[in-house]
Amino acid sequence: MKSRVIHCGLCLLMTGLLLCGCGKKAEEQVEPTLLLGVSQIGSESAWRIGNTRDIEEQADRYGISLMLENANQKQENQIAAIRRFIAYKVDVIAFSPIVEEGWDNVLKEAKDAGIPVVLVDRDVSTQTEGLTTCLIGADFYKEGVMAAEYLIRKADSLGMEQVNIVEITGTENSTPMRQRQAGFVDTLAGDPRMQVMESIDGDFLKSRGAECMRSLLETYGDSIDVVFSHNDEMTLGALPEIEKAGFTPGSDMIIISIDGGQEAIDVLKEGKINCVVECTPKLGKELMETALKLKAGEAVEEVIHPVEEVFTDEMDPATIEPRGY
Ligand code: GZL
Repeated sequence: MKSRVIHCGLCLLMTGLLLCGCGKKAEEQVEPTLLLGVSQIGSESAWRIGNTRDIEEQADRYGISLMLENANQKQENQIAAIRRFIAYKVDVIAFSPIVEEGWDNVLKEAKDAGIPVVLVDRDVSTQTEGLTTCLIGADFYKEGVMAAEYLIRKADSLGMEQVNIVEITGTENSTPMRQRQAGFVDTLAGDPRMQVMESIDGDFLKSRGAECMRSLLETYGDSIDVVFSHNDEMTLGALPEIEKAGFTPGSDMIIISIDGGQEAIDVLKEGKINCVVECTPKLGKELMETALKLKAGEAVEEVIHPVEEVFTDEMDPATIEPRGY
C-alpha cells in the first residue's frame, strides 16, 4: 500500500484554493483543531487495517487534521516519518512502534521540538525515560494469560495428561510478541502437562504463518496437540497446512489465536479454531481525546488499556457480535 502522506503545506494550500473555488467564505470552514502526525506500521493484517481505518474515522469525527504514513513494516520508514512530522511542526505525534528498541534518538528530537508523542498499540524500550507521554493499547500479557487459561480448561475437559504445544509468534522484539508469549508461558509454568516444543517467528504475516506451520508439521507431525498463534493472520495461514497434512484443526489439534477479527471468528464458528483472544484495533477515539488534551496542556493517563474478552468453543458462537475488522 503506498504511503499516504498529505503534506501539511500542500494540504493547507489546496484547502485555500478549494475555499476560493467553491465560493465559501474561509470563516465558514471549521479550522482543524489539531494537526496529528501518525506513523502506522503497515497493512500486514486485518487488525492493522482496522486500526488504520478507526484512526482515520475518529480523526474525521473529532475534526482533527491527520497526516498518516504507512511504514510498510520498516522501522526506518517510521523514523523518517516522525522526522517529517517534526519538520512540519505537527501538534502531536503518534505511532505504533514495529519493535521496542531503536527509538531513542528520534524521540529525543521530538521532545527537543516540544512535540508530545503518543504510543498507539505497541510500546518502546528506551534508555532515556519520559520520551513519550502515553501508551494506548492492549494489555498483551493479559492476552497471553487468557490464551493459557483457556488451554488449561480445555486440557482438563479432555482429560489430557500431556499437552504438546507449538507457538507461532508475532514480530520478534515487538511488544505483543514479547508479552503474549510471557503471559502464556508464565501461566502454564505451574502445569506439568504443558510443554512448548518450539516457538517460531511468523512476523504476524499470513504467508509466514503457513511456512511456520509447514516446518512444525514436518518436525513434530501428529505429536502436536496445540497451536498457539500470536495473531489471526498467521492462524489463517496455518490452518490449510494442517489440513493438507491430514489433520483436522479444532479437533486433532487445539487452535488458539489472538486478534478477534471477523474472519477468525467465522472459522471459530466452523469449529476449526477453538479460542480467539480479542485484541481490539479500535484505539482511535482514545488517541484523539488524548491528543486534544495534550494540545490543551491537560494531563493524560500514562497507560490506557481497552477492555478485551475471549471467544471460545465453550460459548454459544451466535452470541458473538459482528467484529467490524
Ligand atoms: C496487536 C498488534 C498486532 C496484531 C497483529 O495490538 O500490534 O499487530 O495482533 C498486528 O495482527 O499485525
